[in-house]
Amino acid sequence: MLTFHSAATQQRRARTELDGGVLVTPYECPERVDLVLERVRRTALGEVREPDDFGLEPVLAIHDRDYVDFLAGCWDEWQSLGRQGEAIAWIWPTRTMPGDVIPEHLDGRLGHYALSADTSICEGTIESAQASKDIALSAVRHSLTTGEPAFGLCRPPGHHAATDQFGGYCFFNNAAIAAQYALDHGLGRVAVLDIDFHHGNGTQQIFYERDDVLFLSLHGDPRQCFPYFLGHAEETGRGKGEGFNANYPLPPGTDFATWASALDDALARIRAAGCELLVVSLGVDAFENDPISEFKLTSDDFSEVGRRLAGLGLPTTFLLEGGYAVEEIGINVVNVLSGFEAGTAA
Ligand code: OKP
Ligand code: ZN
Repeated sequence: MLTFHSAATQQRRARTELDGGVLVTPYECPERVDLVLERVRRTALGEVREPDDFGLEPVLAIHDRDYVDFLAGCWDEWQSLGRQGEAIAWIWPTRTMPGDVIPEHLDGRLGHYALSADTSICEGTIESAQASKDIALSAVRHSLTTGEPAFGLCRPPGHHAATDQFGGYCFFNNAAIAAQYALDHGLGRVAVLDIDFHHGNGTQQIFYERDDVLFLSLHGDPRQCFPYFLGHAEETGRGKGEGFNANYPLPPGTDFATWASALDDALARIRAAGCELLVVSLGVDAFENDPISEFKLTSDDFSEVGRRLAGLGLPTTFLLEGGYAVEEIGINVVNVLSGFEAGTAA
């Protein structure tokens, strides 16, 4: 399987994440890319290629222009205010102050465009986000033109990013951008299957009223887990999108047996919907030793996940999302990809 990778994904080296009331070194760190790449090479998964530059057009097919402009200018604006640390949102529109007027001051605009306070904007952030979407686009184009699977070693991740909001370590929604690219190049329906521990709220929001993207997510129940405010089983789509959104919220402590039966249900729905391409939001934070997540999948379980995905027989594009057990991230990601290849050969 081809891997798409760019060193530019490591330009973002954030120093601060608000975690339990203190600022810590972010879980979503550039070393994640090194370790996945090392494992791809060590297991001889296949060739590693640089992405092409697709420009902003495919980004603007998903995200609002003012949001993209905000992300592109935020770090320079922040510095011109003479701020010491990284740009972190700290006030939001709320139920009691809906905020219909977008503020002019950068602190207000940060609250408008952020959905959580865990994610700073720092030097290199927009550059890494651009590299990440180019990786996703290069990978999906490869799957489209050859029918072969591809792996996009995306960083930062994307599935929490909504049409005009960043957060949960995400800025551009790589999976949504890739799915839209496939639709814009002739496909009628695409499935986005999100197996990251956290609900893919951004991807859900982007496609919620559409029937050309079937979005399915297995995740920690939002009653207990980030992002807390979306991802319930009752959210099934709206308008012509009704029936094209499927959430599988699972309790903290869920093991592979329970998780895999939700996966099998999701795979049956993908089959029934007549999807022509599968985009996998491949987070491996469902791993038992993940420091910020609460499922119990083992490294061997990830191989079985790959085998089951191969059973669909669809052109498949894997895009990296989360996974914060840094020591094992390469093993877990490549186990999914190798399991997929084994399942395809079988
Ligand atoms: C991103 B992805 C406390 C944790 C806050 C929430 C998790 C973001 C996960 N500092 N971050 O879905 O793996
Ligand atoms: Zn996650």
